[in-house]
Amino acid sequence: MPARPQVLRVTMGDRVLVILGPGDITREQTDVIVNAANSSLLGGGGVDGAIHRAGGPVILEACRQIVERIGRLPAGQAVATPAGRLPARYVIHTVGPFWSGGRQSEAETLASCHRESIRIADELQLTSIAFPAISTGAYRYPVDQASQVAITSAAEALEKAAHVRQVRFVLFDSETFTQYANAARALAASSSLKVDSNHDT
Ligand code: AR6
Repeated sequence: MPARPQVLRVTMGDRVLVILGPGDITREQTDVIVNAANSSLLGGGGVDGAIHRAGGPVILEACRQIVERIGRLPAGQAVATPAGRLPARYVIHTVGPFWSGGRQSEAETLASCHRESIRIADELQLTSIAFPAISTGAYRYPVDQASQVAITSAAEALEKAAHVRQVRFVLFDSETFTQYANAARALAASSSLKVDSNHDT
């Protein structure tokens, strides 16, 4: 991973959307990081595995208690746990849609992941939240389409939030960064928002 990630900032009044990559979300110092979990909430590979490894057993124990209470977490919904040893204070676990060709409401479910995660962060009165590229790994959502849904739904939720002021997308590889940055530039162009691009995170 290169030492200096690329950063794109879209300013929305007193709020900001930040796109960053390559980056590792487990190192983020936002109030909350979002996990691309599965419905069992019991861990897995990809970013889920990385978050549980870096955060330690506190996260899994909290997930087990949630599953005891509510059962499996449906796609599009989100729940919060403590973050254990991570720099963030909380982890919000959300379940993205598995890509089945685009006719199974995948876009609506992916938008809901972003809306629900930001709504929960707002309920917890947090000001900053970081997302990975939900569903674009094991769940095979095409990155060009996922990036548009993710950026648009996150920007809408950010505009409505009472406490959340910063939404960050922390993308693991350069290609994913490029797609999310393109989606953010398109959003900024269509809404006359200011865009800055530099190397400071
Ligand atoms: N920081 C940021 N992004 C990461 C990191 C990291 N440390 N590690 C991987 N990614 P995936 P999904 C990127 O497969 O498609 C799990 O097994 C990765 O490169 O983690 O929603 C769960 O338990 C990709 O761009 O999530 C589920 O079963 C993105 O995170 C299933 O995978 C998402 O890839 C969920 O699949």
